[in-house]
Amino acid sequence: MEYSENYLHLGEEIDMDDFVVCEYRVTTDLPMPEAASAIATEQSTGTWTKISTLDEEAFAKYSGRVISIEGDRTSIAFPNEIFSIENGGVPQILSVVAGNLFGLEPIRGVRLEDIHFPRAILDQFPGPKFGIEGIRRILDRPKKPLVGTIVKPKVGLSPKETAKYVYEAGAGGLSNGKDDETLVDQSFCPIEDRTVAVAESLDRLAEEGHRMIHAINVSTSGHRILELAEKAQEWGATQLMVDVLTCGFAAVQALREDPSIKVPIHVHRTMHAAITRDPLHGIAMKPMVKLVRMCGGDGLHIGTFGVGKMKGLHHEELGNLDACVGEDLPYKPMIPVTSGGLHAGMVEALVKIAGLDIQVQAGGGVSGHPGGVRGGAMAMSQAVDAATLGISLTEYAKSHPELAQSLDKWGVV
Ligand code: CAP
Ligand code: MG
Repeated sequence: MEYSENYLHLGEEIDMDDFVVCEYRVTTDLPMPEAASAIATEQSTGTWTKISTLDEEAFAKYSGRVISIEGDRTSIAFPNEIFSIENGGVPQILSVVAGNLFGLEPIRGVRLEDIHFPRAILDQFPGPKFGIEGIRRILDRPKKPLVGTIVKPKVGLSPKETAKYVYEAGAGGLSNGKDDETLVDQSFCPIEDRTVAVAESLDRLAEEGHRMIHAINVSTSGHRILELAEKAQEWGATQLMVDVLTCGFAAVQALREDPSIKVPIHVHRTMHAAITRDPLHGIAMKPMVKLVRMCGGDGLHIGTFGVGKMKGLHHEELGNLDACVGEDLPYKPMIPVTSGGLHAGMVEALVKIAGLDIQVQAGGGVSGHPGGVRGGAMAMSQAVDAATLGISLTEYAKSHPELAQSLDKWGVV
């Protein structure tokens, strides 16, 4: 029987409980209704030509619906039934909402800017095990920003040197340390020796009354990551780090759902700019923040609000922040990690923008300090204290020489 395959449902009310609704920005020479329909078609029940195997009932049940078009923006609603969560998960979700559509010939650019999931799908994901409060509890840290470092150089330090760096950072007051994203298990710094040595530093700090955790990077091939994470934990890891885009969202979820993993998961986003940077094509960070939180990351890099070294879109980074902590997702809040070219002189500006529930993290801004790692750590901690107390950095620096040295070297932003 002939029926009309119309993917346009402009102005129609839909029940948000029954659909995953995606917001796209589209650049095309086609009229927008045609371009949006092409996306809905490709990503649900259609293809480039009409097919004999699609019947009216399947079309009505499973087709994507273009529910709004405003300028170059369109919202497309995909029925819950076309998602396969238990077997499929985020890889399957992405193949629908962020799949072939990026290559459609008549569409010059398309960017997935946001996703809204219905409760029925959200409830099938675990969310963070620890989140902000859980990490604060481990650190016994009141409501002020977590303050961390990335051991620098990225590569080249031995386990002993790494452990010394971590000790000095903790002695200077930092709450969080982490491996850099390119370090995993190279011969100059084997992961077992590094993890054991860092754990000794953390134990020593604890004996001296300071709690700190350090994320060991277990980013590796899919078939090895759980084993490596479990081993790292046995060797004394207090936190694990995973690169979500190179390892996959499923890697975050696998770590979260492994009952033997009992430490928080720090999620790095190396490679994200290949996907997020172009405002007209790719995937904005916000949908990926939501997916990481759904999968169970406890903390995630979200940018520096235009303050640090990495290119970012200020208004989008505020949206990322909201996706980390907002109550529209039924999970614990995930700690937003702000990192990339940061130093003490930026902390006040960051706290003004993002508040106290953030992790401020500096690599070069700690180890490039004239007073070495300890001096740099003290300067960062002092800056966090000043910002928490609402005292200006320049004022606080008058009685805090390490902060003053940092401001002399790098200024105040
Ligand atoms: C920062 C960093 C982080 C980036 C990631 C680096 O070092 O360790 O990986 O911040 O960026 O390797 O650049 P510095 P983002 O503090 O020395 O700059 O958080 O935007 O993903
Ligand atoms: Mg790094």
